[in-house]
Amino acid sequence: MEERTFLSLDLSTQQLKGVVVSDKLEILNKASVNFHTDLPEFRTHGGVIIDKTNPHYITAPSIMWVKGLDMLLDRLTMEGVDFSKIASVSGSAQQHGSVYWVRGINNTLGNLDSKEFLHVQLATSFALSNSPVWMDSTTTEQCRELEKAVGGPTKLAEITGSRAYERFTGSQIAKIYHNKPDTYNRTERISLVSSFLCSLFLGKIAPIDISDGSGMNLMDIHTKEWNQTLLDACGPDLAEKLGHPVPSNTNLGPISNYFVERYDFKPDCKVIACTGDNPASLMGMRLDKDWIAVSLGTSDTVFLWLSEPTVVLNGHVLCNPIDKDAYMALLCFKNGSMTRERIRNNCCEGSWDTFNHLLDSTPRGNFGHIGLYFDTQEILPFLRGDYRFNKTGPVNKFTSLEVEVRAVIEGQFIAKRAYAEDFGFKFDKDTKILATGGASVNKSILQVLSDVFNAPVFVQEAADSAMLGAAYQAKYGLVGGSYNALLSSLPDPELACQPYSDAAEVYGPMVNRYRSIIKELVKCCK
Ligand code: ADP
Ligand code: XUL
Repeated sequence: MEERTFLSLDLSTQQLKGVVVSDKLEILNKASVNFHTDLPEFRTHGGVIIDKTNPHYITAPSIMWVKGLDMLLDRLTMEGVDFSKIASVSGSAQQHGSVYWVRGINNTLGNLDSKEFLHVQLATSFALSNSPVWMDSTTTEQCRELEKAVGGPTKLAEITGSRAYERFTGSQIAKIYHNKPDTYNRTERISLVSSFLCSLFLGKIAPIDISDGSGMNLMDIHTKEWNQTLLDACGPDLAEKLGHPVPSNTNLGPISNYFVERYDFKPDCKVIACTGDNPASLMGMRLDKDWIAVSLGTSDTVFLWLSEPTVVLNGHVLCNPIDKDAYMALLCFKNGSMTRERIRNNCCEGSWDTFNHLLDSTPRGNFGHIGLYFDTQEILPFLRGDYRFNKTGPVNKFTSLEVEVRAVIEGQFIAKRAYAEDFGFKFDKDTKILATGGASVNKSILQVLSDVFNAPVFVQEAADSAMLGAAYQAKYGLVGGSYNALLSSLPDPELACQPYSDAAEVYGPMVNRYRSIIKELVKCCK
């Protein structure tokens, strides 16, 4: 039998990446399109547009993502991909963002001309040209309304897995309905970024999967159905606009004819539901109970497998993309790589080598300095701006570049540990950390992670866990069976760093100090 392959795409904040894997799930081809540098005509910074008058208002042009897909498929072609061998396609995408399709969209998607680019044909298909993305935080008012509709934040967290968050899709949709009722009325369907990507491949609007769907503050994570009270609190006829949610590994049927004719996909190549990047990362990382995953990308996230849902006010419980009866815990920190890059640019002229040299040359604990850096409105804690402290209290500036470099990394990881403990994560001698995302290639950064958590850090051969997770989903959605058995031939994660023996002594007290600092700052900023 001819060897079959699988394609997956990851539509993240800064780029669109694609990978083709073999039947044994080995990487065969890869390509990527960077929105900022490859598509400069959309004038994004890091893939997003920050409004000039309101820095909390953050969007991305929906058509830029479509043009990115045209470009990526051409790049994969140049990489020598034989699309006729691909048995199924799936994908992952930044969570929470929403895409507003005009009426008649299924007709357009189902009748695309294979001689033309997608972006030319879909140029007028969006009722709202710029999609609100996960970095946006303009919907505080709508969040309070959503919580009120069901009896408060704890009740909302009980139903949907999270209290109301600005970036979650429900409050974003409510804002569009209230501020732009014409746009809302012109919208036939609303997709998440993941189901938008899936719709392009499917040639009709694809359903939202339950894992990404649980990042909307609209779905009951117990029944996996929309909660009507919450839908009504956001806008009229929302159930029809969203469609019915489906399990993440659902086989949605054959690929659209457009791809068969233009790229030579087989007509029976299947499209498997796409999901959010954090659920997809969980699939790519094969976690079991002693493991905590830390993803260091545009956003930093911490997540793990949960058998039962818990109710938390800081953090999220999402439906599990592998086992529809299980859950996953997620903590998201908005100021990840972009903030590390800012400090690298200010202190090290843009060089990671210099950054690492300075990081390695400072002691664990940074002589009692603590730095907190929030370029955009942070989620955990809800703060914006830079805050620096020496042993005795707040300071405007640190005395050296190396202190600043260590402060940004220690501050970010101490926050992760503090919020993970609040979520109920139990750290003990068996705890292991699996690191992924762009910054997980950096050993000096991983050493600080290992010390702050006092646990060994492991990495996988390929750091793109979301994209790989979606590639595994492409096969899993097609063949079914046991997920672990499907992945059994893949190599185990490699040990990257071990904590130093004084790590617990240094960072235990620092985590406590961090908690007191945050308590004061949040009080002052209210
Ligand atoms: P996304 O979340 O958008 O998918 P990635 O996980 O691909 O992003 O991570 C991209 C980020 O990785 C870049 O913004 C960059 O700062 C970071 N990165 C890449 N190489 C390094 C490195 N050597 N050290 C630290 N960070 C790095
Ligand atoms: C998760 C979150 C981010 C995005 C980034 O809640 O907002 O991790 O998924 O891609």
